[in-house]
Amino acid sequence: MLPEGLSAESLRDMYYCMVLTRTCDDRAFALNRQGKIPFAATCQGHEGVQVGAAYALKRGTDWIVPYYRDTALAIAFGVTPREQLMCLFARKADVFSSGRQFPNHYSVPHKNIASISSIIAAHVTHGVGMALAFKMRKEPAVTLITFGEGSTSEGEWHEALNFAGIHKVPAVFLCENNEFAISVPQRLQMAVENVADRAAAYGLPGVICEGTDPVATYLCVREAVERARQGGGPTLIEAKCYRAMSHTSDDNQLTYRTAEEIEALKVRDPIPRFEGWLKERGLIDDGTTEELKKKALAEVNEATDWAEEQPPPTEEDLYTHVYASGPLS
Ligand SMILES: Cc1ncc(C[n+]2csc(CCOP(=O)(O)OP(=O)(O)O)c2C)c(N)n1
Repeated sequence: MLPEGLSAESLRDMYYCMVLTRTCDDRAFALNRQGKIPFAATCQGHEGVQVGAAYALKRGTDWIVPYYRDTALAIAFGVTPREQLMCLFARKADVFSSGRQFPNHYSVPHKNIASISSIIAAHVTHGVGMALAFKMRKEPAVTLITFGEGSTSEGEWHEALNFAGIHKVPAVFLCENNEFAISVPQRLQMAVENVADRAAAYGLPGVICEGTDPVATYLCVREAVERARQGGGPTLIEAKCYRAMSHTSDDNQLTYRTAEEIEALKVRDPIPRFEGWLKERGLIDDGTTEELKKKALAEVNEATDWAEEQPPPTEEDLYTHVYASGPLS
C-alpha cells in the first residue's frame, strides 16, 4: 500500500529530486575545487528530510523559509539546476540576487521561497511574521521554516517559537538535526536530549522523525501542515539526519571527527535507502534508477556549461534587489 497522498509517480519524482540534488551537490564541490566557484554548502545526508517535507506542502499556496543547507528543498519546490548553478557561478541572470548574494541563499518570491538569512535563526522570526500575516489575512497558506539544531541555541529561535505558540500561527518548524553546528556537537549546544523537547516550553507539540527517510518525514510534516492549516497552531518537528561532508567547502571535518566516524555515517545515506524501499515495493527497478541517474547528470552538465557561459553582474546591477521597486502589498 502506498503512503496516503503519494502516488507511485510522485514517489519516483521524489527519488529523482534526491538524485538531482546529490548530482548538483557533487558538482558544486568539484567546481569549488577547480577554483570556478567560491563556496559550496553540502546537502548530503539531508535529501530525505527536505524532499519529504516539500511534498507535504501545497505548491503555489504554502511558503518555505529555508536555510543555506536546503538545496533539495529548494529543488523540490521548483528551483532548477540552471538556477542553482547560476547562483553558484554568481552570474548576472541569477534569479536569487543577480549574482550578488552568498551561494545557496535562495530568494524566489514567485516560487514561494523566502529569502535566506546568513545569520542563523534570524529567518525563523521572519517566517513566523509571514505566518501571522497569512492568519490575519485569512489566507490558507502554511509556512515551513527550517534550520539546524545549532540554530535552536539562538535567542531569536526561542522568541519566534514563543510568539508562534501564543498566536497559533500557521507555521511548521522543521529542525534538520545533523548533530553538528560546524564543529560543535549537539551535547555542547543544549542540555536536553532532543530538540523536540524544547517544544513543550512554548505550548507546541514536539515530534521526532527519521530524517533520512523521505516518506517518514513526509507523513510527519503532512500532519503538522494539516493541523496548522486548520487553525491548530504550529508544530516543532525534529528530523534526525546527518551531514555527510564538511560543513561547507571552507571547513575540514577531519579536525573534529574521525575518518571512521564519517565512514560509518554512509549506512544512513537517504538515496540508496529510499531506492531499496522503492524496489521492495516494485515501484522502481535497476534500469529505471540507472536511467534517472544518467538523466540527472545530463541535466546538471547542461546547467553547468550554460551557467558558466553567462555574463557576470556589472556596475549598473549594484542596486538591483537592494530596494523594493514598488509599493509593498
Ligand atoms: C548568529 C550567527 N552565529 C554564528 C554564525 C556562524 N555559523 C554559520 S553556520 C553555523 C552552524 C549552524 O549549525 P546548525 O544550525 O546546526 O545548522 P547546520 O549548518 O548544521 O545544518 C554557524 C555557527 C552565523 N552565521 N550566525
